[in-house]
Amino acid sequence: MTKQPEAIYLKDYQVPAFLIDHTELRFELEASRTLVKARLTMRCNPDSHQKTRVLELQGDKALRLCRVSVNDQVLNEQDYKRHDQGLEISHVPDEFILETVVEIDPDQNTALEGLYRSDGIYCTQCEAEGFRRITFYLDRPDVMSIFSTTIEADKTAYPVMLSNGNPVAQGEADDGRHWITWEDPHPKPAYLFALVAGDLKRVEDQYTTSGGRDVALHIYAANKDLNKLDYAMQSLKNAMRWDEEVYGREYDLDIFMIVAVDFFNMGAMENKGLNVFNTSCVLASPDTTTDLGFQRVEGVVAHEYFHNWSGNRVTCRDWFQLSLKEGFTVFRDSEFSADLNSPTVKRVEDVTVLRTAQFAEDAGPMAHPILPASFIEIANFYTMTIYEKGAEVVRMIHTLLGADAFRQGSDLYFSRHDGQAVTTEDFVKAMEDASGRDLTQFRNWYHQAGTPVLAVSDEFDAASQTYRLTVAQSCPATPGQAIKAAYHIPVAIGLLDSEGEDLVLPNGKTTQVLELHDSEQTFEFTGITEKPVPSLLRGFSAPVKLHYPYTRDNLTFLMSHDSDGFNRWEAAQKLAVNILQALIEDFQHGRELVLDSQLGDAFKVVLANVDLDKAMVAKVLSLPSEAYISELSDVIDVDAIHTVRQFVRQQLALQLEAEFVASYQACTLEDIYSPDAASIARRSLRNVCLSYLMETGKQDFLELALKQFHEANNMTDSQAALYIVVHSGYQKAGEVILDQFYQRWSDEPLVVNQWLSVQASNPQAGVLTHVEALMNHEAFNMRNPNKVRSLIASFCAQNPVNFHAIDGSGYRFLADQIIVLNKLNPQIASRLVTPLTRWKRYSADRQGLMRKELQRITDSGDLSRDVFEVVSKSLA
Ligand code: B3K
Ligand code: ZN
Repeated sequence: MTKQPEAIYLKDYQVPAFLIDHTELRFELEASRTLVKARLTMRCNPDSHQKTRVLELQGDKALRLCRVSVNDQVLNEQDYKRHDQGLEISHVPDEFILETVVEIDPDQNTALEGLYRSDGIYCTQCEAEGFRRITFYLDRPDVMSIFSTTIEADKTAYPVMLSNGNPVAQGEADDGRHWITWEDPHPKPAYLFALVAGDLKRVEDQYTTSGGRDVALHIYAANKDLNKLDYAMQSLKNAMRWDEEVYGREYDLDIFMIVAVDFFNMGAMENKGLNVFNTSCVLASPDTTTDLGFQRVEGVVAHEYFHNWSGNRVTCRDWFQLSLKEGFTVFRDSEFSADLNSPTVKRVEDVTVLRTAQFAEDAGPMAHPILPASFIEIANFYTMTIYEKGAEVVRMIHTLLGADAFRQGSDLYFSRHDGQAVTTEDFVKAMEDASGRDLTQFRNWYHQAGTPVLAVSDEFDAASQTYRLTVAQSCPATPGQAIKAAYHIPVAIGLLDSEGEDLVLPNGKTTQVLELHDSEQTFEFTGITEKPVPSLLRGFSAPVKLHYPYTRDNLTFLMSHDSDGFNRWEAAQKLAVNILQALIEDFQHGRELVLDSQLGDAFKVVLANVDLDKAMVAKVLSLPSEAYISELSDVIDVDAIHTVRQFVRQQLALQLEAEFVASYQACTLEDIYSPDAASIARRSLRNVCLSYLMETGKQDFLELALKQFHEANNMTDSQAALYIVVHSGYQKAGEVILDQFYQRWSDEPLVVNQWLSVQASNPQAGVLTHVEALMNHEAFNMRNPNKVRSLIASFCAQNPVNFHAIDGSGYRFLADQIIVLNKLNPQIASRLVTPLTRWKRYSADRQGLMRKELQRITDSGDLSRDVFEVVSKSLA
């Protein structure tokens, strides 16, 4: 039996015993037999206590070692040890040149980590530990080196050959081959290395930094996609300007390149000077891309660009520090998107994702602090917690310090640590040093997992004109952490009088940040003449669950009066949740479902208010998702949640039919598509109205949806119509337009992905059989992560009623796919396990079925570290 993978611990961190000053690489690219020659200028690390002179290099077991030499002396097999994880060379001198030649097979690399070739394009993915699949190396982020990379390949098949930095030489070679050398002057860890070679075309632009550096901007894609790169280019330039203005950060090379590839495990990768992107995060055109897609392109292009400072110039000491770069960079990109579009809409979107997916993760078997103490496979820790909760933690520092002190803190962090590999502690320390604030207790956010719960109560004493808010905090146990210390939590609040006006608070403003330190704390407000309605956690100032006994009347009052846009939406959500939960209980007790008119009345007011941002109206009208209601449930009753939510949607549709029709018509369409915030808002409100109207079951509205499908001049509207018709159960009409859609777009893989996902997420009965059939469709390819996500992940994560079918068929289907993918692409396989990890949240019958499938995955044998970690932790 193979050895079980073991965990590694943050507490065991040691500085590297050796350093690599220069890394010279030479790639001779050839199908199934690529040679990688590495020449490393190495020396002992003066800061290391380990003086054994044993050099341990990481290297995947698939590397075929052809030659190794130290200072030109070729080593014999007795001079080194080759084992599964690398190479051990004893007795190396203080300073030396290590040369290796290895052979790898990029065509067989279906894990898409290291160097792989897909669709005729060679490309790399090295974060976190992919470089060791390319050559033997000190593959850890605190070893930073200057890279020079030569690539040689066939000239016709690979006219474009790229790597980090600047091209410094190129020439012709024998047999129709050519070569090029790239040099990157900035020392970097191996995870930021990149190589791309293929028949790619590019669009070009130019950017002059505020300091006067002219930067060439190149975005590469397949020839047919060249017309879909303008939006990414504009987003890149916007991001470059924004980072100068908001963070004082300029770009530091003469060239910045982005390459779009179709086979990619995640969204994109911030390799120095050469970002590699999943096509889904860079290609955008009105015909083929939805508004959501445009926003994603803008956000991801900015995110990867921002990493140039938060990640590349200042990098992570070790992978436990991942949130140092990811949390901070997500915070940066979300502020960027907020600035360029609508801050309230962006906040609502971010919080929605956080509260459904991250809160669920925090309550599950994989819960971990944003600074984890251990892991088995780092690839499993690119999580909602590291990214989104990490961003919330940075946001709280921003809230506590204020924008100016935060900027001084980030300036200090960047200047103090430029060119270094550092820790989250270094980040917090810089914030403390620049602001003079004590963040000692705040650090608990880095070390403790779980979502804190705030229970808020209040009292009003008319005689002394005093209003008291009492906040009690607690945090549930998570794996390995039974007891939690109190957090330092910024709670932004406002108080509304009976007219809906904000009271002036002790800070002289209408919003004040209360700082919670104790497990229970009371905040007193004097000079208050009537009991106010509190507006709590404005802007969602902390990633917590907050409970306050709002009445439904309080919530409708806040919906129309709260001056905080986020909390107006939040009041609507709370009202809807309150109503849905009561109906779920009725359903479970076999009582007749009756929706009182309160929610509809509140929605009517919102729909009638022409001054409101239409995007916010659309958000308010959208009921909390089944996933969010699930997250709020003690025991998730999939069928009750689905039935009740559908019932409420239908009742609202009947009650507000006229208003939905009026709003649909009022949201007029432009002749020319534009992805600006106002146009996106109109389209999203229109499509929310249409989706309600379909719930009435009236033929007229089916016709309206079909008309929209056929006449739409953009993908947002045609895809929305497709989704609405298919999901509303008009099977015949749905089949016809699904077919037309596929015929029209079969040459556009990203559109076909949406086509797969609309079908996979369809809640109508019997969809699993259809999904299974689609697995054999020409459009599906198990080796392409985008296809797997669109079909398998959409079914398992976006289709709760079918995935959780009580006969266990959904679970069985998923386990079958995981067992196959475990061999092909462990990272993708491991991500797919997520829905099964949540088994404890369901009723006993489903628990048993889900556990059985987790067990079956374990028993299938030969699990990758990725899948092993998630499955074993889930069963523990
Ligand atoms: N840093 C990369 C993620 C790499 C994931 C490796 N499994 C993209 C990003 O967060 O910007
Ligand atoms: Zn990132």
